[in-house]
Amino acid sequence: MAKKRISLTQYLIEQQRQHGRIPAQLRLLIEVVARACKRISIGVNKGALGDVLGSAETENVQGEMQKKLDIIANEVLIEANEWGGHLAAMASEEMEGIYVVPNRFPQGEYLLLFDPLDGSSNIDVNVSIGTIFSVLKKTGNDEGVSESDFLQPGLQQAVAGYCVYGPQTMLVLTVGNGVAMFTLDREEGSWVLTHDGVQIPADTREFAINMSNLRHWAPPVRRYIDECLAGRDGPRGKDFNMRWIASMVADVHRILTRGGVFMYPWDRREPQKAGKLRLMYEANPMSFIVEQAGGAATNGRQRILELQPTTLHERVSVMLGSKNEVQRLSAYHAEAD
Ligand code: P6P
Repeated sequence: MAKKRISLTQYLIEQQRQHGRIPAQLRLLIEVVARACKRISIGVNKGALGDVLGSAETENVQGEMQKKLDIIANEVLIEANEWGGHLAAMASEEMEGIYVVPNRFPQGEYLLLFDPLDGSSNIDVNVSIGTIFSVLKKTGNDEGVSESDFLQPGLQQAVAGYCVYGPQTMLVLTVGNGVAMFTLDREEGSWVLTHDGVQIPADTREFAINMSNLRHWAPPVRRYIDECLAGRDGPRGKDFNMRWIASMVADVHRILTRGGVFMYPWDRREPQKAGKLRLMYEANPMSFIVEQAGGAATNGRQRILELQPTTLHERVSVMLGSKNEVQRLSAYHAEAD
């Protein structure tokens, strides 16, 4: 008897029936974003055949050189979502300010934030990349929408998810009731539920960090990594493995699948910056997903989801994954303080 296939729509409707978590407008939002990710995956998979590789010869708000696919993915998400009546505005790593839904369309109560194509330095070398998205609800019922409506702690997220464009194209989603994974069936063009109730093991032997920054780290991070490298003869009493894909979506997906700890901590290269990764549309959605899968996420001193944002594109130090390892990192930071 073939295993019953559950589609994304069926999953969302069942979530609404069982938990009342997904009103119609939110279900529409999720399905529209999922459809946009399918379109992005087609562009990503075309590669050189689609004239989508290489630099766009423009810079984004972060001063980073944009890839053609960064801009294409951003436009796909904007066009897919602006007309539906479910959103008040959107924010993206690729845009300086917020994008308010044009007056010609009805305005909704949700706010959508995204990194349209994270890990874009990997596009040209055919390594997995992804789209990260986060959904907030407009607070207060004052007319209009502004950047300040977006500046809510990650705990306020209604939905968080990502799409990883890898050997499989997979959509990973939480609406606050655990983590589900959907695999794209390219023949049908549909998202099929392939994993539900995802759980990250509390312990791990695998860490993910860019080791070339070793000399720039703060002492607690250096202590943690040195102990991992000391292996079974050191204080941890076990050997560790290392992975670094330099694509947060791919590294986090591995951790959701088999455990591990992902770290992009503050370092001395640019001490005025809290970290490299962005709070609103990278760290917050990934932290929500990781916590919903039984993991933990900290900036070393605070739970990431509790941080009060002050600007749309602010950066943050990120350590997330297997709960016991993240707790150890928090303890080392507390001792150092
Ligand atoms: P580095 C990709 O550019 C990204 O924002 C994350 O996806 C990734 O984890 C990190 O930066 C990689 O940074 O300094 O190792 O290239």
